[in-house]
Amino acid sequence: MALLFGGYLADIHDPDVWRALLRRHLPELDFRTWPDGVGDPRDITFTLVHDPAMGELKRYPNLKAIFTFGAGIEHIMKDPDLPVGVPIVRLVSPDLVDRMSEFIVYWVLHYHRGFHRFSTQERQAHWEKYRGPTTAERRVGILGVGELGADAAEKLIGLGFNVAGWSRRPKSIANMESFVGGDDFLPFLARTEILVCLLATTPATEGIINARTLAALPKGAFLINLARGAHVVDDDLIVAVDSGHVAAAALDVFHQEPLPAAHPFWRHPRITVTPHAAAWHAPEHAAEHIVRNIRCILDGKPPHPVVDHAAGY
Ligand code: NDP
Ligand code: OXD
Repeated sequence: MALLFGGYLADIHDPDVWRALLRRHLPELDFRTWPDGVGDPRDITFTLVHDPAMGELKRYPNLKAIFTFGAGIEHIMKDPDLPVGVPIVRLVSPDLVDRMSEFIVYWVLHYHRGFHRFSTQERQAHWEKYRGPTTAERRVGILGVGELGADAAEKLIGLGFNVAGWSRRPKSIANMESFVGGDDFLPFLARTEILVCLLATTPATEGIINARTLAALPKGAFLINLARGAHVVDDDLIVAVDSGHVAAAALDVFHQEPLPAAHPFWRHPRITVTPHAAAWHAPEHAAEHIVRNIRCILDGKPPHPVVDHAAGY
């Protein structure tokens, strides 16, 4: 059983740290590093990669699973030569889910309680209270109710928010209204005052937050995008915020990262930029997730969460 650690990952993470973490749980693991330590490609049964070279993964005929270093998998799905029938296991540890939900709850409360107003007022030495709706009266919409969106929805529901979710397939989460597919998209937007984007990135979702989408939100709505920059048409968002139709936006992800210094998002008074910091993969938690899934595969059980190749995410 050999795991190959590679791609861009090896440039930003110390392989020795990963070797030690994985072997702590799986002492029998033969840990190899790309490109110099691969050895015989037939030995490789697992890979742990981010942004591998195109065609690289098909070089290993005995792969049982591809572990990605990320929840978003667009860096792997762009490979036209992915090996057929090999599960791609996304990196979604309980730790990542918790951190993401913390970030979402923070931003939803920020806008719900008017902190965006207070920060403007503070710069103007202007004293004015804001007494907004209750959480039950505040309509939050989660765009993408997958591993991350479902947890965020449950936590927001726990705080009393009126939460709806939009996804490709119906969801049953207690006290969440489930909107599904194209026909439900505009009604979902029309009832959403705080829109949180946690969609997967596919050709169907790229550019989904555009002039038409934003116009369908009620006036004064907020956008929180934590999924990918590709979901947003930047110029359309700026127009919507400038016009006041969208009151403010919190953006964590961008078409180009780091966000170029000249990009207008940086200086827009009602757009907040964070540096792709909503959640991250702490190696110790990520290693536990990977080992748990290796054990599942060795026991003949399905790993989780795996990419649905037909759906593209
Ligand atoms: P999942 O794949 O579990 O969920 C994706 C959601 O998108 C699902 O609910 C899915 O619907 C929905 N979806 C996909 N295509 C469509 C479509 N055409 N129409 C409607 N709904 C659609 O992903 P995760 O929750 O694990 O992660 C979400 C994203 O979060 C990642 O792809 C990544 O980009 C981003 N991310 C950002 C981080 C950050 O730090 N900012 C950290 C980690 C992840 P259905 O449920 O019906 O399949
Ligand atoms: C991810 C991310 O997709 O950190 O895992 O954005």
